[in-house]
Amino acid sequence: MPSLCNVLLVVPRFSGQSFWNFTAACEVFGARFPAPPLGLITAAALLPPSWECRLVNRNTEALDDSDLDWADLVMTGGMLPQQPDTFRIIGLAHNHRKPVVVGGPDVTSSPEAYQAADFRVLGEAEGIIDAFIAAWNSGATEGVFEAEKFTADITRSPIPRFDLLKRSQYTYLGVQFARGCPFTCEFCDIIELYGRVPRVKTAEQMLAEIETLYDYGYRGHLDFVDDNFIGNKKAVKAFLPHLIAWQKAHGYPFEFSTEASINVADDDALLALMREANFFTIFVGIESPDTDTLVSMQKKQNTRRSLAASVHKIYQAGMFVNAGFIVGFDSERSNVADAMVECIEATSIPFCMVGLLYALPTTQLTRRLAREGRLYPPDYTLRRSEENGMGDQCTSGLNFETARPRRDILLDYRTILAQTYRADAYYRRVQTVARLLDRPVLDKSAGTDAPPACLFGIPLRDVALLWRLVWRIITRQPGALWPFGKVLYECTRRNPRAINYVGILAAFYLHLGPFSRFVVAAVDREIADIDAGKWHSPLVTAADPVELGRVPETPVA
Ligand code: B12
Ligand code: SF4
Repeated sequence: MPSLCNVLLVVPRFSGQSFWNFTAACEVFGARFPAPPLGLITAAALLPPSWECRLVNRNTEALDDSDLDWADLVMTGGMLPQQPDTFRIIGLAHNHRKPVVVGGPDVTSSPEAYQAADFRVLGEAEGIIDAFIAAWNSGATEGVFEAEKFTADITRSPIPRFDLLKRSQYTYLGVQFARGCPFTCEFCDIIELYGRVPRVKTAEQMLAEIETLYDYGYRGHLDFVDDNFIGNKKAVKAFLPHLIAWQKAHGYPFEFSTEASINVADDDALLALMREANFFTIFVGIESPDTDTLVSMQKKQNTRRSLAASVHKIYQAGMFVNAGFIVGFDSERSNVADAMVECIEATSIPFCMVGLLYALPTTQLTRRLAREGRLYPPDYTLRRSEENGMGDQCTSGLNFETARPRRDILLDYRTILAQTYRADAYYRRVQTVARLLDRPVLDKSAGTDAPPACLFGIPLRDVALLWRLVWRIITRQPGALWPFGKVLYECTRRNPRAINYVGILAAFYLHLGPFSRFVVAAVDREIADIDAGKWHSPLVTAADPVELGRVPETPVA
C-alpha cells in the first residue's frame, strides 16, 4: 500500500527591507512577490505521488493554524535571509506537535544552525530525498541526510510542482537549466554548493517544464535561475535551437531572463541564439571596476576587456543588463567610489545591485577570513537583521574586520548609492538603454491565444500597467516624472520596441529609489555610531582591544 502523508510546504519570509523584494514594482504588475520558491516545489515533486502537498508562502499569505493542523509533516527552508523566519516556522510547527524537515541552500551551508529541526536534508534533494522518505516511512522521528556533493543527476530532476503555486502572486516564474559554474570567485558559494562543473538538464526535460507552464496558461516572463546560464557553453548552444523552435511554434509566449558571466559578450553566436529565443535581460556580476581587485577575488573573466563595450554589445543583441557590484574588498583603493560611479555611468546599467561584501558561509573568502581571525560570528548579521529589519548585504554586509577602515568603506558605499540612484542619473542610464536596446521583431504568427483586447492598438493590459506605473510615479516620485516622461517620449519616437523595458526599469525605480535612500540612512547611522564610539567590532573584547577597522597583524588560527 502506498504511504500517505500530508505535507505542508512553508516558504519562510525574507527578512525586512531588501534590494530584492521590489514591493512597489510588484504592485505595478499586480503581484505580491517577485519570484516563486523553485527549490521547495522541486523538492515537492520528488516526494511520493501518494503524499498530498500544500504550499504556503509567508511572503504572500498567512500561515494559519488550520494549515498546521492539516499537516503530518512540515517542510521548509531557503536562503540565509530566510533563516530567522525558518526558526519561527519550526517553533510554530512544534507548537502544533508537527515534525519539521528543513532543506535548501542555507541549511546545507550551515547545518548546525538548524538543530531545532527534526530532519535536515542537506544538498540537492535529487541525491538524498529517497533516504529521508525511507526513514520517514520506517517511523524515524529525526535524522540528518546529506547528499553526496555535486553528483545529483539533474537530468532526472522532475518537473517542479508548478501546480502548487498561486501564480498570480508572482511577477515572474522560474525554471532551471544548469547548476554550478566553472569560475572560482573567492566570495561565491555557488561553486561550494553546486560545484564547478555545470550540470545541465536535457532539452526534452526543459521543454517539458516550459510546456507545463504554457499548458497551465502562464505567459510572459520566465527566469532561468541558473547560477551561470553560459557556464557550459556547448550545452547551452545545443539547447537554445530547441528553445527557439518551441518559441516559434507557440508564437513566442515567453520572454526570458537569466544570470550569466560577462564573457557572454565575447560570443556572437551565443548572443544571436539568446536573442532569437527571446531573452530580454541578463544579470551580470561586474563586482568591481578595479582590475587588481578583480584579480584578487579570482574574477579574471571580467578583466582584459572594456566593460562598457561588452555591456553595450549585449544591449545591441536585444538584452538589457542588470548588474551586481560589491564594495569592501581588501585590495580596494580609496578612489573606489568615483571609479564605480564612472563604471556604472559608462556601462549605463540602470539596475545595479551595489552591495557590501558579505562573507557567506562555506566560501573561500569565509575560510580565509576565519584563518586570518577577521570573521565575525554568524549571529552578527542575524542580530542586525532582526534588530533593524535589514534584509541583505546592502545593510548587513561587512561581517568581517575590513582591510580599509570600515568608516571609509561605508562612506564610499553611501556616495555610490546616492549618486547612482538620483532620479536624473538613473533615467540617464535608462535613456541610453532605450537608445541602444535592439529588440528583435518576433514572428508570433503561430500563437493560438486569442488576440488581447486593445485600446488604440495597445493591449488593455499594457494600458492598465502604464496607468498604474504613471500614477505611482506621480504620487510617490514626482521628481522622477519629468526624466521618465522624457525617456518614454523619445523611446516612442526612436525605438518603440524598447518601450516595455523602459516601463519595467521605471517600475524597478519605484523600489530602488526609496530603497537606496533607506540604505544611505542606515549607513549614515552606522557612520555616526563609529564617530561616536558606539560601534564595536564583535571581535573586540575588553582584554584584546583591536583598533577599529584595522586588520589584526597576527592571524588567529
Ligand atoms: C534565483 C536566485 C535568487 C533570486 C530569487 C529567488 C527566489 N525564489 O526568491 C534573487 C535574485 C531575488 C536572489 C536573491 C538573493 N540570493 Co539567491 N539565489 C538564486 C539562485 C541563483 C537560484 C535559486 C533557485 O531557484 N534554485 C533552483 C532550485 C531547484 O535549487 P535549490 O533552491 O538549491 O533547491 C534544491 C535543494 O536545495 C533542495 N531544497 C530546496 N529547498 C528545500 C526544502 C526542503 C524541505 C528539502 C528537503 C529540500 C530543499 O531541493 C532542490 C532540488 O535539489 C540560487 C543559487 C542556486 N543554484 O540555487 C541563489 C542563492 C539561493 N541565493 C543566495 C543568496 C545569498 C541571495 C541573497 C542573500 C544575496 C544575493 N545573491 O543577491 C539575495 C537575498 C534575497 C532577499 N530577498 O533577501 C545564496 C544562498 C546562500 C545561503 N547560505 O543561503 C544562493 C545559494 C547562491 C547565491 N550566492 O546567490 N536569489
Ligand atoms: S561567475 Fe558568478 S556564479 Fe560563477 S563563481 Fe563567479 S560569482 Fe559564482
